[in-house]
Amino acid sequence: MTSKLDSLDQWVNDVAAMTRPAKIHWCDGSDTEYRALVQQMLQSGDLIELNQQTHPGCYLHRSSPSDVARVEHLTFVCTKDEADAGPNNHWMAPAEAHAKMDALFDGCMEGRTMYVIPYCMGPIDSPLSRCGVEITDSPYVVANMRTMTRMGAPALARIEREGRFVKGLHSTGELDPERRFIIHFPEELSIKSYGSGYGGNALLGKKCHALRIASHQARSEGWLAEHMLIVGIENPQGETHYVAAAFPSACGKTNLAMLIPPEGYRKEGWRVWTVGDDICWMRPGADGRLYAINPEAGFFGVAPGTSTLSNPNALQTISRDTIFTNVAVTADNQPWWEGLPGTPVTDWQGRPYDPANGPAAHPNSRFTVSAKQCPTWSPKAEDAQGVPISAIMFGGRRPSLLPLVMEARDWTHGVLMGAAMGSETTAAATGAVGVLRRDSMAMKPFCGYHYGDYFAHWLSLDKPGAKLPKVFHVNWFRKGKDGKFLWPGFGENLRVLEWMIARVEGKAGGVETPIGTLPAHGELKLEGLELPRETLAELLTVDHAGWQTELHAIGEYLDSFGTRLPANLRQEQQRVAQALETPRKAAAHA
Ligand code: SAT
Ligand code: MN
Repeated sequence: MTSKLDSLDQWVNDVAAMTRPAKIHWCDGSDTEYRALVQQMLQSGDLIELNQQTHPGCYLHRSSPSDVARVEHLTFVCTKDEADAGPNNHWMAPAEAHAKMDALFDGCMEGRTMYVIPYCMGPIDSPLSRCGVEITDSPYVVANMRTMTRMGAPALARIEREGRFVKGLHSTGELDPERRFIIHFPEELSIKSYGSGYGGNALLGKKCHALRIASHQARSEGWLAEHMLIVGIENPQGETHYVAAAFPSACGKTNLAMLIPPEGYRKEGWRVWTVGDDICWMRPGADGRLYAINPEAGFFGVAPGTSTLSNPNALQTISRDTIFTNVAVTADNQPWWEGLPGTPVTDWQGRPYDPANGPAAHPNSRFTVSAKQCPTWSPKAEDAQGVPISAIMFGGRRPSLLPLVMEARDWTHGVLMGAAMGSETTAAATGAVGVLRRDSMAMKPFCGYHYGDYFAHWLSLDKPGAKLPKVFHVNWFRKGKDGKFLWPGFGENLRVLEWMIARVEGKAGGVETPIGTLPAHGELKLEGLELPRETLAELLTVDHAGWQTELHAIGEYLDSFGTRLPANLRQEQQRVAQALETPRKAAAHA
């Protein structure tokens, strides 16, 4: 009898024949293995030891200066039919892509070790989890995958049982931006990535598997793979509601997932539980509700801006056993980035710090750390059944127009809100920063198939018996005329979450407006917060003329998906546009 592992062995042999490594190492995920890898990387210079008194078990990795973010223009989805990849993806014919990549992989591991990493995305015993195997020549990738996934022997055992796994092949190659490609074959459940060592391009379990390949798989299997954090909000009565929230990269998902309640809320007994900070897999349960797991086991968070003010939980999480990438260091060898006290002496490229060279830490510098170290890590995060989702939130960086919070009137309207999402670009991807672009459900860089089909899949969840979450849109990034943020954000965001939960529980009336339901006067709890009345009014204003222009732009954007755009989504856009034509009182908060 042939074992299910034969196909894995066969693939590993084929890859070795192509890449010709000096050695093959099957990763078991053990502490001994991790320690040996770290020693080896300290010797090779891939890792630099940080101050072990202040930061035990912490190391610094400096990447090649041209390899610091995802490269969307070099990322491809290769489906048999070009139309299936959609206008939201770059496409190449599968045969052409394989030939191109195999030419790059030919002999690329000569003299190096090839690591075989069996991993599981999600709790090892969860029916919602999925396995993969990444082959890489980068020990840095192995160390990161060990933190970010359930890697090693238990994953290999599950793969042996199931037989099905995602095949990911990665080599750092020459780190030449001209010879760099991140290629997905969703129909073959496989990934080929060459020429980058950066997280989103090289840790193939993350964006490549858990979003691009998984979204494709989820569509055919009736679930959702989303770019969302998952957070549990426990009220003073001890009841917990779980919320999933989609924001583009570097818009504060990690901060929201680890939110610390304002003092008044803490005294009353509110608690916040972190389930995930980046990716959420959800599927309908027997009771019709959506149940979610975080497929990851760690955080690959943005360092700059992480401070005692913005995210003390994250700071505590990364005080030990963390790999830092592209941060600066202080005179006593502690990791440093903009937003922390103290002064850097060496910048992210290892040069003596000189403000003339820009920020000391790269704006997309990162920390990799086990989720178990997070003080607010939810015990439910390891639950094989996942957590029931009460509300879904969409949000982006919108300096104007979008109110602090609004609720969709039903699922279809919620899907429209998600599809219409826009945000200013950030340093998480190469390219201009601060440009407004549509980023439906924050999945623009990650949806592994045609956005029109994706919207249709979202709409299809609304079927008899479904008890879907309420859908909200939030905007923490609204700016006043002086260019300053109107809303304080961070822990204060709990005030908005509390209102959302009150809506879920039917305890807040809200005010209906053409764009959705907004908090009625007095419904947002503002005790202990100095927020001028006018500022609140501005945060909750519905600017009819501005919204009419916005709805027009949304209509044009939806039309760009052609015949695959579900007709009822376009009708929903028209419904909202029409509602805006009807004159009514402009402000929810007069
Ligand atoms: O793509 S990464 O996972 O490296 C970071 C992000 O963009 O969310
Ligand atoms: Mn992300």
